[in-house]
Amino acid sequence: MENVVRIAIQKSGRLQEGSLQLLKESGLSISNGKDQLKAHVRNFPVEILFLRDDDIPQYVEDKVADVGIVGENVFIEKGKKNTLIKRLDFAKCRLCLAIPRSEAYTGLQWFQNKNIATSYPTIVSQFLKKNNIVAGIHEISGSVEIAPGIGLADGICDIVSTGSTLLSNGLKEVETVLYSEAVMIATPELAQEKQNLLNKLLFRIEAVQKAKNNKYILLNCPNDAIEKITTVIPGMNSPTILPLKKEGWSSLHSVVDENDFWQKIDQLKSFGAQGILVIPIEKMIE
Ligand code: PRT
Ligand code: ZN
Repeated sequence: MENVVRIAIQKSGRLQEGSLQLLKESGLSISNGKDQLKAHVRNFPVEILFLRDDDIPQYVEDKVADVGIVGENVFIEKGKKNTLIKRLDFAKCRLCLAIPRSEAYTGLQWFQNKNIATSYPTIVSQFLKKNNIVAGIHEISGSVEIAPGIGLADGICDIVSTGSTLLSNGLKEVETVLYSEAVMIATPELAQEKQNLLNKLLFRIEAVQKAKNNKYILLNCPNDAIEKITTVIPGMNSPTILPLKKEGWSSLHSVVDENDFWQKIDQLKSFGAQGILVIPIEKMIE
């Protein structure tokens, strides 16, 4: 087989934009072709296949595609012989059990001998079994949230993101069955040459992910604050210090984690930092 990695992504839907964006940020120049089944990449030996998300695990297992990007919920539900090789940090959601708002929820026992509508019968039955609950599972492929209202089921198990779909259908979330995000999956045995190409791509994806979680920070500070400031923002190795024209002052450059950013800014200010600039990073390689 020729030396190209075939990546299956969703043809249209909630995963498509994030998947394409990730590949583009990793430097792949993707010829348009959203409407086609395949897109070519000019500057990397990769071919992109556009498929329905539900079909991707099967195509990957059958080696029609080498890797795929799907929701973790679909990866687990389909139970194919694929491996999860990378969490991708987008399309975050949770698979939840929900019941009519008017019901008093008494804990998982509530579901004993009830009927649950869901598009995820495998995950739900495993969850119920683990918790010693016996319930009927009614598989439906869409609009699961209307099932209790039309008398098709007592409760549902569906993907929740903001919760507004549940709310507008008179339901309340009572249990989280699974947290999910977009993941990259692969066939377990890739030919060595393909694996090498995939490793190069994964390296790029990691650089993009790290960059997203970090910011470049520049500030001015009195020289006697440099030590204290360095303990707060040590950077990738050690900060860069450049003398300012103003006697006794320096410009300090470093990186800061997006998550504890605001807390650190307060500390830096209290140490005498001024003129703080925070700039996005495009790629980050340690
Ligand atoms: O056509 P195709 O089969 O490819 O797409 P699809 O319709 O099966 O999937 P799609 O595009 O809806 O979702 C793809 C993946 O996105 C899912 O498998 C999840 O991993 C992830 N994801 C993230 C979501 C949501 N957020 C989400 N909110 N998938 C579905 N929803 C739906 C949910 O089913 C419910 O109807 O949105 C509604 C709930 O949203 P809130 O914000 O009202 O809570
Ligand atoms: Zn689908």
